[in-house]
Amino acid sequence: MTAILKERPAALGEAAGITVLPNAQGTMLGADIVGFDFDALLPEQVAAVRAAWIRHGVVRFRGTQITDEQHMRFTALLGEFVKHPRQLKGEEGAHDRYEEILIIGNGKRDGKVVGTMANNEAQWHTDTYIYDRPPAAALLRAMQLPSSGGDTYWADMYAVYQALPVAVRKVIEGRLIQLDIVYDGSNRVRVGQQEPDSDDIRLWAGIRHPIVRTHGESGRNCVYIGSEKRSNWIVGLPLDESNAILAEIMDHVRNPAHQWMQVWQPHDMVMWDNRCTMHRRNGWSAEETRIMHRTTTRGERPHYVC
Ligand SMILES: O=C(O)CCC(=O)C(=O)O
Ligand SMILES: [Fe+2]
Repeated sequence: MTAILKERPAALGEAAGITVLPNAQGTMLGADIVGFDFDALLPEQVAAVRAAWIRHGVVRFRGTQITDEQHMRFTALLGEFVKHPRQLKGEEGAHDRYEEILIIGNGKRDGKVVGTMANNEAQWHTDTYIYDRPPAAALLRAMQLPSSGGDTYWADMYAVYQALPVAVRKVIEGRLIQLDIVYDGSNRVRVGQQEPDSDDIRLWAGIRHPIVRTHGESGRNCVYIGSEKRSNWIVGLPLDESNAILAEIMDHVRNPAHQWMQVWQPHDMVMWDNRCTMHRRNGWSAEETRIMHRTTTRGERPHYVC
């Protein structure tokens, strides 16, 4: 028996002049925010967006037509910026003016690649788990879109936690997961890392985070596994048991009942909570260009409160 949250989210109504519309896909994840004023950035509106984001895990603003400066100003009201290694000056995801913005996509300027991740499909992950304090908010804005492909999916990691049998929860609660920090999501050796000289993933460079984490704002428990890589290990468990539990968790992540899917429209901006969701995206034709601008804010150090 699973105990998936069945409650259909109610609209928060007209809080502070904005409307929060729950998604039509029937999960807790994903709500549209209508009427948010990116020029005024009124504290009451920002607080209402924040409340919707904590509640729904992912919120979407359609037709934003905002500038990079507005994107950054809004982000700065949500927290301190986190910079992914690939957005630093000279890296492929660097913005030409602002180090606060990561460029994701397969753009080209003067024959040089602009944007990270190219047009590849991305596996399920949460962002930048390689840091002690991974991001809380990620705000991804569509700048240029292909005619098809490049859809993004999020999974609700509270629901995944609820869906796990009690016996599995008992095994993982209070345990750490060692996340591979050698390879990135495209299987390239990360900046500053080296190829491991052993096949035993337990010996690879990794970062340890609690596998069940208590969200710093909602106080609810969710599953935190960084990525779906086979090179992650639940610390202290025999490898086969660790792999079996991670596979079971991934089955729940892949279950559409726990997901929300975004087909991008021009000027969409999606803001997700990287502490309690995972995401993935489809690839698209290399003949077409898709460019997204992303900002992220620092989250708390992952912790577990039993
Ligand atoms: O391109 C996308 O839709 C998502 C890319 C991604 O993983 C991210 O922005 O963190
Ligand atoms: Fe990501």
